[in-house]
This record gives sequence, C-alpha cells and structure tokens, in this order.
Amino acid sequence: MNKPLGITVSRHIMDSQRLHPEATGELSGLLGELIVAAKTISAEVNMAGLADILGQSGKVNVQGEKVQKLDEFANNTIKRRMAQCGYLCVMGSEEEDDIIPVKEGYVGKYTLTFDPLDGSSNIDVNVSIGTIFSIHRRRTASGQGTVEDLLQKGRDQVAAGYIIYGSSTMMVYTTGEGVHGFTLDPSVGEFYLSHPDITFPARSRYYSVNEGNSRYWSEGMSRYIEYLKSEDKATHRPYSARYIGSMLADLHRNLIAGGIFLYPRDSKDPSKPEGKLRLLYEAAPFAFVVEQAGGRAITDDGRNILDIEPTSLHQRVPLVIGSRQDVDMFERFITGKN
Ligand code: P6P
Repeated sequence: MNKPLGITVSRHIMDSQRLHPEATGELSGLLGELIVAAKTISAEVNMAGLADILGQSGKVNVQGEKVQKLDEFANNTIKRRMAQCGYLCVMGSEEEDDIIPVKEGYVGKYTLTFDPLDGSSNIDVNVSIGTIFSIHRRRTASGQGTVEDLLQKGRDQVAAGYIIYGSSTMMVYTTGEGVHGFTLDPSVGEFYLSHPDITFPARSRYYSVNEGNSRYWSEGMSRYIEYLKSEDKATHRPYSARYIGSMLADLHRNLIAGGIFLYPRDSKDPSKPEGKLRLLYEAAPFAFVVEQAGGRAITDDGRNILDIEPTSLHQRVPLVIGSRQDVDMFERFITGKN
C-alpha cells in the first residue's frame, strides 16, 4: 500500500498559479527561491547550539537592537539569494537601514520586505523564532526599485507569510486565497502540506501580551485584559495567558488554537511612541495572513492595519491581532461600548 502522496509547497503554489491563466509563473518562482533561503536558515538554526553561530555579532541594527549572529546569517542568506532571483526590483529588511537593490540584469516586477529572524532575542534560549515575508507588485515603471515601491499598504500585498523554526519547521503563507501551512520533512528537504485552509477556531483560548508593561497601558486596554481574566463559562473565560516574546510563535499558536496578541502603544519607551512592532516587517504581513484566516488586525485605536499608508521603512505601529471575536471585543473596550 503506497503512502499517501504528500502535496509539496511547490506543487501547491503551482496549483494556485493554474487558477490564474494570466499568471506568468514569476510569483511562483519568487516563492520557490524564498523557500530555498528558508531551508538554508532552518538548517543553521537547528544546528545553532553546536555551530559557533549563537550569541551576538557585536553589531547594532537600525532598530537599536543587538544583532545576533543568526540574525546576520539569516539576513545575508535572504539578501544574497533574492537579489539575483530575477523576480524582484527592490528589497527591504528589518535589519537594514535603507533599501536593498537587486543585482543588475536581474530586475523583476515584485518587491520583498522581510524580517529575517523575528524573536531573535530568544535564539540562545532555544525558543521558536522565524522569518516573516511580504510581497507587493512594484509601483515604479522599470529599473531598480525605489523606497516608493516598498512603502505600500498591506492591503495591496500579493503574498505574505512566515517560516517558523520550532519543534518542526513550518511555512505558512497566503496569496489571498486562504492560509495554508506546510511542514518540513528534513529527511527529504521538502515542505509538505500539513495545515490546509487554516482558519481561526470558533472559540479562543489564549491571550498574548507582555503584562510587565501593564502600568503603561490605556484604561480601555487594562479593562479589556481584566475582562479576559474574569470568569464567564459562556464565553470560555478566563483565557489562558501565553506570551513567548517571539511574536511569530505567539501568533502561530493563536492562529491554530484561537486567541489574540496585543502589543499596544505604551509610554514605557518614549522613543517608540507607536509601540514596538514594525508595520512593514511584522504587522502588515501578519495582518494579511490573519484576515485571510478569518481574523482581524487593528491598531489600539481601531485603525485597520492593512489600510495604513506607510511613510517610512521602519515605522512602528501598535498591534492588536487575532480571532475576530476577540479583536471585536477589544474594540468595544477602547471605544467605551463596554
Ligand atoms: P517585549 C521580538 O523582538 C519582538 O519584535 C516580537 O517578536 C515580540 O513579540 C516582541 O518583540 C517582544 O517584545 O517588549 O515583550 O520583550
């Protein structure tokens, strides 16, 4: 009896492409190259404890954060491979001050923004981390892309997703036709479809927030978190608190098991009045995935993340993201309806 034929991510991408007769195959090719980069990073992350790749690189990035050696490896792996894939006109990385050009003669019609290794402060303690990506069509007509090509609304993304390097390596992505998850079989080096058509469960179980910042929260935010902690069997409360400090891991768990992640503005760090998370590299790609899975992503004053017009490469936004019913309820608390 033959084992069932696993659907590889490449096959899944091609099947999606076949639904669009006008497709040229460039987006499929772009995603394929990104997957090769992800496999390379995954192999390094899984060996990090053995190779001399743990710890800090001694550098500080544009965010003012200490750059881990694995951050640098992941960033360089994606930059080098994608600069000559032939499908991009420009890139932006959470680790880089400015735009990243592509190799002359290899200019394509898409743009890529990415966080090479989100949650990297957790690398040395073996907590799940991951790569986040976001793809748009270029806006400028031709030649090397510009910052204008990168400063596009999340609503206009062509594809977005993440690769989580955890107990297994998984890739989760959307091209606007649902959210699909693939698990890497390291013995074969292939991602196989393991979570088709991911949607948030009808009921939630978790809330994810750094409660150490609670003294800096707004009154509505504080009341909402207390609401989640109060008892009500009908709405399955109290929720359980789960906060890893790696947004990608928190968001992935909440996507699968049901829940909400919150990183609101807080006055703790005056240098980050809009909160800590980045619009282009975290909030917008995750918002595309979450909306496609039936959830919502808004700021802590109710603006839809996908409709925010970016004004700078490293702008930050407050973020409340997860199951629709949870985000709806949060909105009631911040608008005084609850
Ligand atoms: P804090 C990681 O640096 C990150 O950007 C997210 O992945 C994570 O959720 C958040 O910051 C953690 O921030 O302030 O709670 O340590």
